[in-house]
Amino acid sequence: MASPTQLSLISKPSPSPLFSTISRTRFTPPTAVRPTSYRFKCLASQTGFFSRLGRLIKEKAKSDFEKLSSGFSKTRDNLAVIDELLLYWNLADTDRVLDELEEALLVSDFGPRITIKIVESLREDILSGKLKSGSEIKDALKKSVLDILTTKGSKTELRLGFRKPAVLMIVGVNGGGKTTSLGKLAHRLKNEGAKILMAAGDTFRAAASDQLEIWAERTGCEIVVAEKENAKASSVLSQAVKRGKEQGFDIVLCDTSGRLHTNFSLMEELIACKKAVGKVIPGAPNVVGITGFILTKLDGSARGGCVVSVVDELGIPVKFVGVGEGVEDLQPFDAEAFVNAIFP
Ligand SMILES: Nc1nc2c(ncn2[C@@H]2O[C@H](COP(=O)(O)OP(=O)(O)OP(=O)(O)O)[C@@H](O)[C@H]2O)c(=O)[nH]1
Ligand SMILES: [Mg+2]
Repeated sequence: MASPTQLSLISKPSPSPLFSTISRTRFTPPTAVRPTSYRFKCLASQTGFFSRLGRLIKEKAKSDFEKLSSGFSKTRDNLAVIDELLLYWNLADTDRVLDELEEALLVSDFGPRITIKIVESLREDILSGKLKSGSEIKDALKKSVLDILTTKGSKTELRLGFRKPAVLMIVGVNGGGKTTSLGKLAHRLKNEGAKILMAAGDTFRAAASDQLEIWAERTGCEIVVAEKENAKASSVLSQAVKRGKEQGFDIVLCDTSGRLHTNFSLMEELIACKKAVGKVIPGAPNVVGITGFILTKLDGSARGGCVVSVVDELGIPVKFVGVGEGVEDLQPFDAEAFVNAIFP
């Protein structure tokens, strides 16, 4: 997800008639915040709504196969050599074929650990006579990739918990695609009937909230932004969550500044944000980035194997993959569809 910041979305939008209709809350400092005696009640029906939402999105993943497939086209091209190798495979050729297969997996960023694991298990099954043809080897290869993804990262559907509003904080390194993914996610969730509030929690960079406002405009979602420069991210987020709670929003999507885990003060800020949100809704946020990953920019990459190494190394599921810059270009991740997309 790390790549140089390229803020094409920051460029000022041309005035849009839609813009004025979007309700935008300017965050005023804490003194002006209306005291609230609102007491949040967790309704059983809310649990149903959120799990239905997660399920719907997951089901869509299967029907969006074309999109996922085109997002992984470069990785598929990289791996196409495997089909050629296996087409003329014979037992005497095993070492050479497995060496080339290993190289193809490494080039596609499966990572050395996974690659060796897959190749050695294929070797064992070939030498023991369990796999007797090229097509059996290919099926075994697909199965081992699928097994890694389903055992270590099975919870690919979005889990929104049972508190309303569900609070999602999108965290990650600079320029990784957080704001864009948030916008795309808002679009998807809104289309499924959820009432979405965006929170411009990136107070570090002046233009960051403008960028999120463009996404709010594009997706027809409401947004809370900081009124003043140098506002604390935690204050903006807690204000947004308060508003989300009071006005019956289903989901608050919180943008955050890009940060490296080595930057102490920015990591502290993240903890402060989490605490501030937790004060408004105990247990919130449901954090994407810890409970799940969004892997972005896979469209331009031939290294889609990183999906497998990330899941294997970290044991955290990939929830979505970013396959372009457009509003529709966030695909729910489905392990089986992914395996079929890269090994057709
Ligand atoms: N091709 C492609 N580009 C993407 C994708 N996701 C984001 N981008 C582009 O990557 C650039 C950076 O995206 P942002 O969403 O601003 O990234 P960010 O993590 O919010 O950046 P900071 O807030 O500066 O840390 C933008 O030009 C996006 O259009 C993707 O899935 N595919
Ligand atoms: Mg951003």
